[in-house]
Amino acid sequence: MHSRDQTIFALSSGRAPSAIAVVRVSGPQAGLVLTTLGGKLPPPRQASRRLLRDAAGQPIDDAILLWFPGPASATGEDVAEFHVHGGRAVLAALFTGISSIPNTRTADPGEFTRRAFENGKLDLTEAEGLDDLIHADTDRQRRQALRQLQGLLGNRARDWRERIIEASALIEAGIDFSDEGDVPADLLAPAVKAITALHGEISEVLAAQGQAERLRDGLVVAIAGEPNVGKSTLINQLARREVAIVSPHAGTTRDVIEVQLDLDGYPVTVIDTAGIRETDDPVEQEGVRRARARAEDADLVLWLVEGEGAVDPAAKGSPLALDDRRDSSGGRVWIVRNKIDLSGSAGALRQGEFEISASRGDGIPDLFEALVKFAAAFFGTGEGALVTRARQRDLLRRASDSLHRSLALVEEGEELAAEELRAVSYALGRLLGRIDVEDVLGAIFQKFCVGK
Ligand SMILES: Nc1nc2c(ncn2[C@@H]2O[C@H](COP(=O)(O)OP(=O)(O)OP(=O)(O)O)[C@@H](O)[C@H]2O)c(=O)[nH]1
Ligand SMILES: [Mg+2]
Repeated sequence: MHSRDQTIFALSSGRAPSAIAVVRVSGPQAGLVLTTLGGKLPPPRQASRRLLRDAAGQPIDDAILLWFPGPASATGEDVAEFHVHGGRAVLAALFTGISSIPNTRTADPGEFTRRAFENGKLDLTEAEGLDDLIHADTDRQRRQALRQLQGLLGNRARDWRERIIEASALIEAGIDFSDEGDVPADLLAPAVKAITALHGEISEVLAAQGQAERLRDGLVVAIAGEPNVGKSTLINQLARREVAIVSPHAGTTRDVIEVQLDLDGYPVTVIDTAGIRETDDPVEQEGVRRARARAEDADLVLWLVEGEGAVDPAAKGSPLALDDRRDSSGGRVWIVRNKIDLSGSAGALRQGEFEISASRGDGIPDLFEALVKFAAAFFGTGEGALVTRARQRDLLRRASDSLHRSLALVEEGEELAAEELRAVSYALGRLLGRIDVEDVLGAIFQKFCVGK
C-alpha cells in the first residue's frame, strides 16, 4: 500500500500532561476514525462535543471533535481533530482506539505538512516558513517566518519561472528561424530584455537578504578574558538570573555556559567561558581550550579586563588572534572594563570599549544598547529579506548565474542560451519543491516536528 493511502495521526499539541491536547488525523480513514470513536460525523468545520468510546464501549473522554473533509483541509485530505484532556492515559486510550482502525498509523515528523505540500496546499518555501514559525523564539524571527509562510519568496519564484518560460519561448522560436539565416532581432531583443530584468531582480533579492538566514539561528556573543575578571557575573547580569557560578576563586568556570536572549527581537546566544590562562589542571586546560574555540567562532567577543587592565587580548599571550578579526569600526571584539566600582572610571573610552561594574550593574544598560545596535547591523534590516535558508540562496545563485551566462550566449548560439534558461527554470522549480527527488524532500521534512 502506498503510504499516502494510510491514515496518519499524531499529538499536534505540546507534551502531555496538558490541559487540552489536540490529536490530528489525516487520510482516507479520518471520517471512520471519528465515527468509530465519537458516533456520527460532526458537521464540517464546526466544533462538536462528543463522548469518545473505545471498542468495548467504555468511555475514553469528553471531547471536542472537528471534521475537515478534503480537499478543503490543511493537508488536502480528510482531516479529523480531537481536542481531549491532555492526560497521558487519555492520550494512550485515544491512540489505542485510533490504531485499532485498519490502515492507520502514527505520523512521521513533518508528515502532515508533507502531505499538504504534495497536495499543492503550500510550496516548499512556505513549508520551510511554517517550520520556522513553529520554532520562532523572538518577534523578528516570527515575522520573518510568517512572510515565508505567506509565500512571498514562493510567489516571486513562480513569477520568475513564468517569465523565464516566456523568454525561452522567444529564443526557441528564434532557433526555428535560424535555419533560414540569422535570428530575427525583433525576437531576441525582447528575450534579452526579459532576461536582463530577471537577472536584476534575482540579484537584488540575493543582495537584500543580509544575514536573514542567521536570524533563524541567532548571533553568538562570547564573554572571554582572564580568570576572575567577572565574566560569569556579567552573563548573570545579561541573563537577569543566576546561570553561572560566581566566586572569588580564579578558575571557577570550566564548561561553556550558554543563555538565549531576546534582544529587541533579535535572538542572541551569550556564552560564558573559562578564564583563559596557562594551567596544569587538565580539567581547566580543557575549559580553556573550549573557551578559545568558542570565542574564535563567536560573532562578537566581549573581552573582559579588570579596570584599566591591558586591553590587547593578543598581547596577553592569548592565541585568540582576535586582532585579525577586528574591523575598522571597532567590530568584533569589544573591550569591556569591569569592576569600575573599585578602579573608578578611566575616562575617555574608545569605540568598542565599555566600562561596567558587573556586580553593581553600572554601564550594563549602555552595553545592552550597543549589543542591540550590533545585532541590528548584523542581521540587516531583515524586513525585506526573502531568502532565509542556505538551500534557497544556493538555488537562487544558480538561477542568477545561469541567467548571466544565457545573456552572454544569446548572441552566439541560441541553443546554448536556451539550455541555460532551462537550468534557471529547473533551479526555480527546485526552490518551490516542484522538481526535487524523494530523498531531498525526505531530508527536509524529517527535520520538522511530529504532529505537523
Ligand atoms: N567589586 C566588584 N567585584 C566584581 C565585579 N564583577 C565580579 N566581581 C567579583 O569578582 C570575582 C570573580 O567573578 P566571576 O564572575 O566569578 O569571574 P569569572 O571571570 O567568571 O572567573 P572565572 O570563571 O574563574 O574565570 C567574584 O568574587 C565577583 O563577585 C564588579 O563589577 N565589581
Ligand atoms: Mg566564571
